[in-house]
Amino acid sequence: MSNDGEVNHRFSIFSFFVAGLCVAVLSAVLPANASVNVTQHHNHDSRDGLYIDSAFTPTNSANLARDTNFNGAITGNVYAQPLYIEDGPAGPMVIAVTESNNVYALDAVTGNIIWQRNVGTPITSGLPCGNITPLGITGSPIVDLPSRSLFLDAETTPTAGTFKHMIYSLNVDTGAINPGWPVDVSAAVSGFDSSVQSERGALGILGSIVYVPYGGRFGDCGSYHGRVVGVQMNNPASVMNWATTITKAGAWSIGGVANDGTNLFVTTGNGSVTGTWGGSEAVIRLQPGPIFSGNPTDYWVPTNWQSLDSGDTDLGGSGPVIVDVPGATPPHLVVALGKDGNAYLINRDNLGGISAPVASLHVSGSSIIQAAATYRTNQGTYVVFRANGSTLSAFRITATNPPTITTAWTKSQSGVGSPFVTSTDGTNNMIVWSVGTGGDQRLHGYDGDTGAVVYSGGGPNDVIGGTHSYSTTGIVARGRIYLAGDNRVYLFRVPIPALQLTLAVSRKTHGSAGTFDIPLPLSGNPGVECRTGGATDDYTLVFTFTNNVTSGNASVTSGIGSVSGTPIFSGNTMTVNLTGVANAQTLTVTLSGVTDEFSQVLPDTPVSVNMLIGDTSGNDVVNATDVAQTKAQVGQPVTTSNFRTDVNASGIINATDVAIVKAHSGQSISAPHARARSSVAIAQLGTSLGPRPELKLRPRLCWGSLEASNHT
Ligand SMILES: [Ca+2]
Ligand SMILES: [Ca+2]
Repeated sequence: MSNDGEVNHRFSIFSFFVAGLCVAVLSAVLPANASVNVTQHHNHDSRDGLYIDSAFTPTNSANLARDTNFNGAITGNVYAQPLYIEDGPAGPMVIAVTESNNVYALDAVTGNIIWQRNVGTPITSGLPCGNITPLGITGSPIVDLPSRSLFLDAETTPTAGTFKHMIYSLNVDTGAINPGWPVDVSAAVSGFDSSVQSERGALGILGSIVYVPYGGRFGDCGSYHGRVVGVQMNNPASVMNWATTITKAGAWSIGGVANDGTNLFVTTGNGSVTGTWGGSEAVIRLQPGPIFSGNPTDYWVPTNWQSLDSGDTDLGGSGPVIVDVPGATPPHLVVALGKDGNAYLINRDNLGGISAPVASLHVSGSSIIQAAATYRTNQGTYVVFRANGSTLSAFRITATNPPTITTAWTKSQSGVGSPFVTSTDGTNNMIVWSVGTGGDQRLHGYDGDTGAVVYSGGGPNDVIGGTHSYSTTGIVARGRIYLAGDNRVYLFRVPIPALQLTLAVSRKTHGSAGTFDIPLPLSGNPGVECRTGGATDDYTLVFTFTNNVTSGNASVTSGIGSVSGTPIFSGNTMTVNLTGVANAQTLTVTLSGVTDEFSQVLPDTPVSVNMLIGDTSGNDVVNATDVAQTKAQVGQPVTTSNFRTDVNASGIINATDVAIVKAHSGQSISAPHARARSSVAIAQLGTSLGPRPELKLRPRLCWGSLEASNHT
């Protein structure tokens, strides 16, 4: 376990059925209003690296561009994957950590710093070996959303020559250190030597415990072990440790600790060579704790493990990837990728001990070190991996008995980071992304089935700085890709339509006749709501936008009435319920902070409605014409062309409606609330019963076909 330079790699498991979390993620498209969060490395416990985002169509993806307005400036070199947390106190946040031991929450839209915290002096000298300087936070952190906690491991040097691994829990919303933290690992774990243990792999969470994987440093110095340390998230004094029985055999892959919802999985690298297997070159399954049973069902080791050990040919340069392949026997797999260039399929229901794998194939002429990704299309189940610094490669796992590995596509690229994948729905428009780390420093996108180029790196503004070979990988949220390089977080966006309000209506259900909407023009004279509001004068306004909307507020800013309850968001609509709405007035409701699925915010937008019960013609006056219109529809079915005459929204047009109109006859919209009206017209409003020629020029949106022939 050791090489940091370029020879290790990791395997991913994709779980559809065994792991409940994965089932949910892969089988359903997220509702538009669901929160999007990237809480951990490669997005899921399975480490699949899959992001479902409807904005990433092939056309949109081809037009990806860096958002140069995004600030993103941070201090320190970055090896860890950023995270994305949506419901922060100031909106969506990107979390980034650096080797300078700086932790940041950035505004996900502007890239400005929301909070930052330094968690100790990074190490710059004195270690027996290693290749990262300064050395601080390397492994990808993880967020526990229920407790709003961010967990990370920081290497610190409180005094010269003293080295520590400190596991922190921070309030993800504020950056405050949670009570009882950090955990000083060398104090909590017997035999743990912080000078020779590295923490390069991503943290994991299963149940109530956060898990931190450890290996050695570049150069394999000292008596480190492959370890997983588990800390109770709500009781940091409770620490458990699993370690390989032999020294070395580090758990160092950047994907770190995967889980299938029940158990943890890690891979290990080369151990100190002995005649008895002691944890090296293995896929290890751990029970929560972590606890290792020692049973062959809970580990898999290639039969040539001693040769791999002596050659520093780690199995564990790539972490385990949890993959389920429906129709295959066995269907529940762990995929491992070795520095020997082999891909291995392991039966997750019985790992098998030191034995032949379910299947294997030599898939790279180079040492594989990275974090793979996995996805399923209508063409099959894929694993895509960084084969080396200039090759991205994908293979398929066949749905057969037993499953086999077949090569799918291979692309040459100038620099290759660990891949990640987008899909518009979990199955279609699968696009594999990889950064040209150490090469062209550009983001590249490929068709998941064919490898055809979807995005070839963009223009002059689209270069990424400070990448780190296999460590650099991106995340996806809300039509955006975030990448973290040294001293900067980068944002790329697909073309996103601006958030605009396109339609406002006043909606009522007319008994069994159905729901009918009165349009409320967004400019010019307000639409007229002519229907009654029931015992408490209730109305409902529905607003439609260009994009799906997720949050926002509404309030009455003019007129008498109030918003009841909180707005309801569904797809691209926002529904606002009103109560206590007075008649014969202009009511203005102002929308504020309405936010779409891409985190775009609508400027404050007022929408007005003229409330005038009985004004079936919609000309701001109730008079004989309205009475006549209503009488003419008595007994007729309620339709889109006459629903205004069902003024009590009963679903029936009858004498009751006529009586209501008559009772309101003579009322009009009063002057102070009427908009865009001449003084002459205002003077006429209170008493006008006859034709008002100047009003004929105004568009009448409510009455439909009757309007033209029966205008007041
Ligand atoms: Ca009228
Ligand atoms: Ca009626």
